[in-house]
Amino acid sequence: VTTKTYASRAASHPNSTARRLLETMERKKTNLCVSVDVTKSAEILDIVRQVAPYVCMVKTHIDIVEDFTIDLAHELRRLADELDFVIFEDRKFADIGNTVELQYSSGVHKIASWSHLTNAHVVPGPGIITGLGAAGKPLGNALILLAEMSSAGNLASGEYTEKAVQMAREAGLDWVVGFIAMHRVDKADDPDFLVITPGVGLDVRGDGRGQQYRTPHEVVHDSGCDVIIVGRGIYKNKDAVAAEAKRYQEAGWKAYEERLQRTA
Ligand code: UP6
Repeated sequence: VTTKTYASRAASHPNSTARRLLETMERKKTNLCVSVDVTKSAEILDIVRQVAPYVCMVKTHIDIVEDFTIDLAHELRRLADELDFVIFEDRKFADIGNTVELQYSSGVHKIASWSHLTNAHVVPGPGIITGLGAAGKPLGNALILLAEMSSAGNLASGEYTEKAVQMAREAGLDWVVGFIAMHRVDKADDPDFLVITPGVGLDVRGDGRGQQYRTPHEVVHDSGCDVIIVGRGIYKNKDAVAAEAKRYQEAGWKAYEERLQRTA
């Protein structure tokens, strides 16, 4: 899939959220997902409005929001349609199927009702995929699995990563559409999985707390990943949010175009 355009991949994708994401990427010429890891609703919405022209996706950690009400989720969903992006709640579910189904559909956050995409660890085994699917599949949502992580010393490597990919193959592309991973963990003859990659920064290589950053070029061109996730690199300077989003959008898109050329 690294030789194919986002547009051609969108055309044949069986999952409506993945299709929407790939179409948005092509239309807005961006593989940038901004991670809005701030704790006040107004600040989240402010950053989202500023970065919206440059992103295909907005990633949330809804459980860090101090003044959460469901209105925030509804407003994000409205903005997703108005400003043309996909919502990814980075919940990293990690329990048995019955519990994650409830965590995903219920509680105060009701994630399944407003987040197009979410993710899960594979530690519990395939029951986590079917549990989440019971709530998310009928809504046209999508799931990605954590096959690798960006943080130093993490345990998601080798056989663990391979088993995550195998679980995705068995689940079917109409629900599990890809991975959080640092490189192309899938094989050439696999279904059209998305590789979505955090740990991206242009200015620093780490955060002093285990995070490890690579550049958009390293991630998209060298490692063949599809979407770059950038958090603090974009919102840490409050006066440069839109400018930084534009900078990452341009770097990510250039790396994608160079990748297509290399393989043409
Ligand atoms: N994230 C990682 N690494 C992973 C998985 N997820 O950094 O392996 C998430 C973090 C954070 C974002 O939870 O929301 O991606 C990265 O933010 P940053 O760019 O500010 O480091």
